[in-house]
Amino acid sequence: MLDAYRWMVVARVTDERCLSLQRQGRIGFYAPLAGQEAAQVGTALAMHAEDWFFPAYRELAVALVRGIPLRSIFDQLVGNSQDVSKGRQMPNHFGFRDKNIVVPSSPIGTQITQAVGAAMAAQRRRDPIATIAFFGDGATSSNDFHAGLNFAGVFGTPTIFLCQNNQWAISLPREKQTRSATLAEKSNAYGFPGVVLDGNDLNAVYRAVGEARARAVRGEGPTLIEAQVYRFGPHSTSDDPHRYRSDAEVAAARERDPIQRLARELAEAGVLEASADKAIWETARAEVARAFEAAEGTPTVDPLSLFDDVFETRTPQLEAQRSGFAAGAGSGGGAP
Ligand SMILES: Cc1ncc(C[n+]2csc(CCOP(=O)(O)OP(=O)(O)O)c2C)c(N)n1
Ligand SMILES: [Mg+2]
Repeated sequence: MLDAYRWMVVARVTDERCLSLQRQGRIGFYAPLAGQEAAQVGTALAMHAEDWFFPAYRELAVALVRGIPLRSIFDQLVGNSQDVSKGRQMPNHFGFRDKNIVVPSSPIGTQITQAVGAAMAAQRRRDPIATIAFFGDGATSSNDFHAGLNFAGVFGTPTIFLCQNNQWAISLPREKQTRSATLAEKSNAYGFPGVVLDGNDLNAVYRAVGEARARAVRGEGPTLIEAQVYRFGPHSTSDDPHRYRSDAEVAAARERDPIQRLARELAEAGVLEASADKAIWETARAEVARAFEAAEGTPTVDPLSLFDDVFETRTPQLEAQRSGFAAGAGSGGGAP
């Protein structure tokens, strides 16, 4: 639980830093996860290394727990020459092949059908693994949610559908998203279990995901889990939440902060002294600062690399575009 707490703190510190870096123009875009740390860390800890992850675009803490160094996250946010996606993917849309983390697809819900397809492949290969799709309350209204859950139910795929219901889909509140009483109950229509839980409760998340994973690997099929949380920050750095929700609502949700809750539980259990807690936050701030500094100090991607990786041998048209681009970029103009 102390390890989980440390991850949650690192995620929170990274989140706060990224929001301010974007405002300073040092990164282009960021989607914060503050308020969703217990749901993400509890889930990631309950999964196994060989499982496949299909995130949305807010799963920073999941990536950290899977072993992605902070440095790699920042390399992607900056889009430098160390970025595994070579600066070609939207910031914050990171994927890591060696950790079975698939690159997010921005169209809402599309990762859900991908996770089901990968689970069907695992079934046929008799791989004893599970796949997990992360998505929000808004994504439960997408086509892919229904297609994905139906396939999963029919074929009994080893898939976990982890819905982080953070109460908002940008400016659309949960009450206007669906007439269903809960999002989890939508699994009834597809013939498999749905679970609603308090996503601020690390242990509840860890247990539910662990059980869902065990069921999946035993061949008992999928589970839909609705982790009820709250998005403390803006939807993304492009959003102004003051236009659609009150400060009082946010303040009330912050009373249930998952990090404060776990800190209290650990203190009551006698395993987190105030001084140790302070050290955890300070260490996290230092690690985050160091990692970002290293990423920012790394040379940018060579713009000409844009023309690589599509054809083994560049077509004459592509070659001409590349030369034109190189000439334009050299004279300081003409870049698209
Ligand atoms: C198909 C599609 N429609 C609309 C959008 C624009 N969009 C981006 S995020 C988002 C809200 C998603 O809300 P939710 O599923 O609750 O996830 P959250 O952002 O709250 O984590 C929308 C509508 C999109 N990316 N794709
Ligand atoms: Mg949402």
